[in-house]
Amino acid sequence: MKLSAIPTTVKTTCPYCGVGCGVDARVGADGALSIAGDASHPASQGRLCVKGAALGETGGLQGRLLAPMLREDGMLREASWDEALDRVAGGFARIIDEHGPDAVALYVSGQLLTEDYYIANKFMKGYVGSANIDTNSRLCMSSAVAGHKRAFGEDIVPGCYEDLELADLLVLVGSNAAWCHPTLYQRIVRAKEARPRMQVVVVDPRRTATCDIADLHLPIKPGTDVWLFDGLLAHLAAQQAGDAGFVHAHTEGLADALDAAGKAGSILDVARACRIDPQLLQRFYALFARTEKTVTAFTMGVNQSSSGADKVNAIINCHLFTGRIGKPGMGPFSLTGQPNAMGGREVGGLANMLAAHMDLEDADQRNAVQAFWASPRMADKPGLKAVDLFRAIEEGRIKAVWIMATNPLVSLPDAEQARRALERCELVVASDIVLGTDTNAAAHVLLPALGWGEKDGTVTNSERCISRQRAFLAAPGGARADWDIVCDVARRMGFAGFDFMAPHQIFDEHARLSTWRNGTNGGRRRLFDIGGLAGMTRADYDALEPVQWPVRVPGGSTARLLGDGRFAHPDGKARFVPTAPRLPAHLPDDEFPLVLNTGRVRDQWHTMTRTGRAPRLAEHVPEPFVDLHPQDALLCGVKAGELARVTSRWGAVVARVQHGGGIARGSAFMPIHWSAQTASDARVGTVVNPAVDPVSGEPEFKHTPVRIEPFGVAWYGFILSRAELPLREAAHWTRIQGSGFVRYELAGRLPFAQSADWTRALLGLGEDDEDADWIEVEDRSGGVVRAAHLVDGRIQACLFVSQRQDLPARAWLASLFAQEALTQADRLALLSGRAKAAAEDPGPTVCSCFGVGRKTIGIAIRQHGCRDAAAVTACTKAGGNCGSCVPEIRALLAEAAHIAEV
Ligand SMILES: Nc1nc2c(c(=O)[nH]1)N[C@H]1C(S)=C(S)[C@@H](COP(=O)(O)OP(=O)(O)OC[C@H]3O[C@@H](n4cnc5c(=O)[nH]c(N)nc54)[C@H](O)[C@@H]3O)O[C@H]1N2
Ligand SMILES: Nc1nc2c(c(=O)[nH]1)N[C@H]1C(S)=C(S)[C@@H](COP(=O)(O)OP(=O)(O)OC[C@H]3O[C@@H](n4cnc5c(=O)[nH]c(N)nc54)[C@H](O)[C@@H]3O)O[C@H]1N2
Ligand code: SF4
Ligand SMILES: [Mo]
Repeated sequence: MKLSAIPTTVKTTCPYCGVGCGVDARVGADGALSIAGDASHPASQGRLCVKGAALGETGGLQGRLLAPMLREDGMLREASWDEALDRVAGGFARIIDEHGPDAVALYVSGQLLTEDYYIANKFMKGYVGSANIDTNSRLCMSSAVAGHKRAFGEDIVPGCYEDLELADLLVLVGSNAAWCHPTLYQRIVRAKEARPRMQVVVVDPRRTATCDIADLHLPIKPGTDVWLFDGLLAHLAAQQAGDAGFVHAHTEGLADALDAAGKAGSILDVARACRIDPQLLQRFYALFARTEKTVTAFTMGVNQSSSGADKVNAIINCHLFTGRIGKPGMGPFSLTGQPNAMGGREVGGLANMLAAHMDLEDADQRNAVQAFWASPRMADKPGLKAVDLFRAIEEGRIKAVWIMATNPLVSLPDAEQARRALERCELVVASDIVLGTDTNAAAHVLLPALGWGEKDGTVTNSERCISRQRAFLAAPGGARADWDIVCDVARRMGFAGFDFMAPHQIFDEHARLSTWRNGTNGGRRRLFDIGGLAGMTRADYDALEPVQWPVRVPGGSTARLLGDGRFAHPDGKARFVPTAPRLPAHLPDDEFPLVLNTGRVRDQWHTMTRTGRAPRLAEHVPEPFVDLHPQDALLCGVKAGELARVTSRWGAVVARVQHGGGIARGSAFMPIHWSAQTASDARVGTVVNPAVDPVSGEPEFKHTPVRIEPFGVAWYGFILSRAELPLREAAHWTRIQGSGFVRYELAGRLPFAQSADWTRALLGLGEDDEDADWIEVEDRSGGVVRAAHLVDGRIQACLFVSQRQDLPARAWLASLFAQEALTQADRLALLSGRAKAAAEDPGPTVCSCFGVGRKTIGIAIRQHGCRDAAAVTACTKAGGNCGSCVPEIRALLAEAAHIAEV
């Protein structure tokens, strides 16, 4: 790929998680891109996790969507921007004309920049006149938003990252920060090292990598967090451990909340409901009661639940009761997932919000926004939330949808429903940066968007810090910025108010709207106020340093909010919210006896359209898995290393069985990252139930009753191939990107002895392909086939198939693809399926930064006598860069110590 050679280093922000790390991106004169942490960025202080560090490897143009495309008679063809945008504008206009504004919808994303998001929201709510714009943040942050609004009167995150370092007690609830917010987790690790009396409690049904620093792990029964925090509130009240003065002066509703909390019962009742050892529970309650500086940070284990909003409020209730909010080292802290989850909320990108933290259901505020926009219309009722929106599409009530920067056919619950919906929809438009996604495959119009490094704008991280994403690459092909595409469609629909030339102009309008009638004319005083950033020129905007809102005056920045006890409800008081505990929407039964929990792995980002391109990120978890307790596996008749089918009332997937995820009996865990592009049948969303929280509309992604059973196959195999393969012979396949090859893991139903040219067919080789470079060992009776295809001595593909679980290690085979020609020894090794020397097989990757495998670390521990993680790092480099693998290294050390003791 040719990059525009801007010779300086550009400061920008990582496009992945909500930590919002600063990145120094440098394009060398040769076009090579190098990525480093930005030491001056307050969120990350120079650190990057392995996903951020690998950004330079995910930018290539292969697979990019570079021109608009139209699907006609089932075939995609390139189109001009004019033709494509006329199709979108014309289609939307016609449907609005015939069926009204609520017959169209936008489904957008927390991965849009604030400027894109602002425009999309303005377009729908102010010009189309419908609030049918929802976002994948519905699947992510909407329970936190609802909880904040109920308690504080506004969607406010009171604290900042420093609070997690200053806390004497940090409670992480439903958060695997070690893998999902790695650099923030590293800050916590360092804070705890510096101040060992700091206590960390992790509340998670799984013993995750995050538990590595936990003084106490509460392996809570999935879905029961409200019991835990109701019990805590009751305990704090019984111990008179609250701040009565704060409660009296600054809150309302304690009596009702205590009433509801009482429904959780005694400590023993709570322990039983949450399936937590009563002594551990008591330890946690006592710790919370006596530790003033307490932060409770929470993520998807809390939000993604049919009682998600109540989980959030049950947590906040405990902080209100103790007056621990918005002060250094204290407060509830919602960690955001996507890079701009917060920015999307600021511009009102959810179907039940307006812009600038104004309320859609408040006529004065609606009028205020309409007056500011001078817009012809204004949505006057909340639009449909994501799950309902896709139902409405399937039912034909919504006839056109424009999907931007999200992949709902993978990420929505009941993902087959989402597919049916798009199949029935008259007009499906998708804006993306890559061509091959499950959602694009169902779209009629594809619009190529600029991606990270190519686009300019702002994002807001979990601690309200607004940072610039800056362009340092030329726009590839015909790709255009998302805001620019929406503005063009709006203009084609005859809407004024979209004549922006550059993102700083949009940001300026957004900043001015935040001060518009804010606290004046009897208007509610909104804490979201970035008036101090209004009026920036392009140069000011380009030079903008990270800043935490509110920014009321130029140069201002606000680390903490609400510490003064003044909340955003009209009376200035916070609300306790009664949260009577209730069970998840769907409970296990005889037919579906296990609860499926879904989430993330360390090195992949969502549907892998970007991280899936970096070989360095592929090896840590190379294929989809289902992790469950060994005894449950036994009951289900499945074995570690073999394939299993996971079935719910909604769908089924296939994945490799594994143990070791620290899961209690009764549940299973699967990663969310695989799609129809990367596996034959591992799109986990098809299994997930579509129940949502009644307040927030957030889906219950972490609790679906399933059945797990063997996926019987006749053989297992894998292929490493320079070329992509069709794989028609396999009953199951998954793929990852290696360095110079694609790696397929396969399994088949038909015994392979039945077809003669079977091996060659699997590798996509026809009859007339050159035979000379074909090496093969077959032992069909022994159930083994090994084959390799070479051209001019260079390996093109190799295939290993076996009826047993005895396939050779992939890592040393992968190294053959870097060689210009294979030696005789290599050929022999290929045929025997064994590395030339044991040391050549590093084992499964632990450290992705330096490519260090489990076996290499094992040798460091056993043969070189490494006793702690630092020694392993000194010996192997593993853990020496981003540190995300340190919990895994420590687990290997503990395992070795345990074996040594036995
Ligand atoms: N590597 C990586 N990092 C990411 C992302 C990614 O795709 N990959 N995505 C980003 C995004 S958008 C998000 S939203 C965040 C998500 O960040 P996290 O929320 O930390 O990640 P998850 O793996 O979704 O789930 C967190 C934990 O919730 C636990 N859990 C499940 N059920 C319950 C329950 O009932 N109670 C409690 N207390 N815990 C429960 C799960 O076992 C899991 O370990 O990560 C962000 N960071
Ligand atoms: N089972 C289960 N499902 C889940 C979750 C779970 O825990 N369990 N978590 C949910 C959560 S928290 C989230 S956030 C979602 C995430 O789910 P999605 O948003 O569906 O996942 P992504 O792969 O991040 O999709 C982003 C898409 O935008 C494209 N893209 C990247 N940059 C740009 C850009 O600049 N412009 C445009 N137009 N496109 C771009 C990418 O190529 C990709 O196709 O998944 C949700 N689904
Ligand atoms: S922690 Fe990793 S993924 Fe998150 S912003 Fe930082 S570098 Fe990016
Ligand atoms: Mo998310």
